[in-house]
Amino acid sequence: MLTTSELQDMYRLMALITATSNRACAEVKAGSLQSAFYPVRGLEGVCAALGVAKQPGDQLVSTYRSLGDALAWGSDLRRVIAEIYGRADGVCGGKGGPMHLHDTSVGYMTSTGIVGSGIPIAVGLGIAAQLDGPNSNGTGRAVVTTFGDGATSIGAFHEGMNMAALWKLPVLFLCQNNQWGEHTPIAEYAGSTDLAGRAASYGMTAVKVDGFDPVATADVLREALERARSDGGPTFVEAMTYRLTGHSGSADYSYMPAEELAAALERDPVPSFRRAMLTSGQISEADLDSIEASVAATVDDAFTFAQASPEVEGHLRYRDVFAEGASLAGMGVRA
Ligand SMILES: Cc1ncc(C[n+]2csc(CCOP(=O)(O)OP(=O)(O)O)c2C)c(N)n1
Repeated sequence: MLTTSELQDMYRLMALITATSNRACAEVKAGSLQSAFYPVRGLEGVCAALGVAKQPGDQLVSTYRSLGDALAWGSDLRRVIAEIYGRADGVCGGKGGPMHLHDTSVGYMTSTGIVGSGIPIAVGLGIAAQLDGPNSNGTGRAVVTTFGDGATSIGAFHEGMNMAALWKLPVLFLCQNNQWGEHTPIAEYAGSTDLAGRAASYGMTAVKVDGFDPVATADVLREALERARSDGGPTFVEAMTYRLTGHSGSADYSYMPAEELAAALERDPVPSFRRAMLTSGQISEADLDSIEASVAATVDDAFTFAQASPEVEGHLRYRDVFAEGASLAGMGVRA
């Protein structure tokens, strides 16, 4: 059962993700953000659920569509946006960009642009967590890896799932099923669209949940993470959503069936959650309005900060890229 304060935090996070994703797409379209930004519209409820379910010490491996995951995991918005701009104040010093965000200060271990490749990395982190065992409070740490539906047709997914199930690793495999892999709907690239069914066949708990319902998703994620932390093994969660935009920040989406998209927009996570909160009386209209106003100001501030952040200069571009002590001149690089 979520408290009122947790529900408010979830609403704030969802509104922040929507507003930031929309602003980044607008900047890409205007040409002022020259970056491969992947919108996260449709995933807000899943990310907010992750935000309330995680605990300090848990670790995350995400993908190129990572804005919502990064904010759910506690990364600073200003520094995330600076990273998307490739600027010096970014969480990775401007060298990760939008597709390779990470922020180890909060346990956000890495993201990758290669579909499915985060899965074996999370399995490795799961082995490390299992070897480390419980902390002084008697709880282990959980590892979460997020990925799209398309990743479940990649070889690394199957290898990772098998190993995690066999060794009962503390990993939550969170499939953000937005029903599209770039321009191809799931039914046209997968022999079985029952992704939770595929996962169950490896011998792990597999759950399908309505990812447009943040409260139901939070319940499922909390249970999965508790299972992981208490040495109960991995869980696969298939959060059913829909991609409410084109594939990337500037992409056309005319190939998406208009009626299908319109039906999904009826369930757009932020307005739907707002309606649900008002109907149940759990958050007042004044509180929801004040959250939205503060979100708009926070997003403006973060983009202003990022745009004013310096470019990554000269030799700093190579720091953390080559091993310390390697000779840049020897590699033909001018510092
Ligand atoms: C191994 C690999 N193959 C192909 C691509 C090109 N590619 C980039 S995004 C994408 C779609 C992946 O769809 P999904 O996993 O469902 O994630 P979504 O983009 O929908 O979040 C593809 C095929 C890639 N990055 N990596």
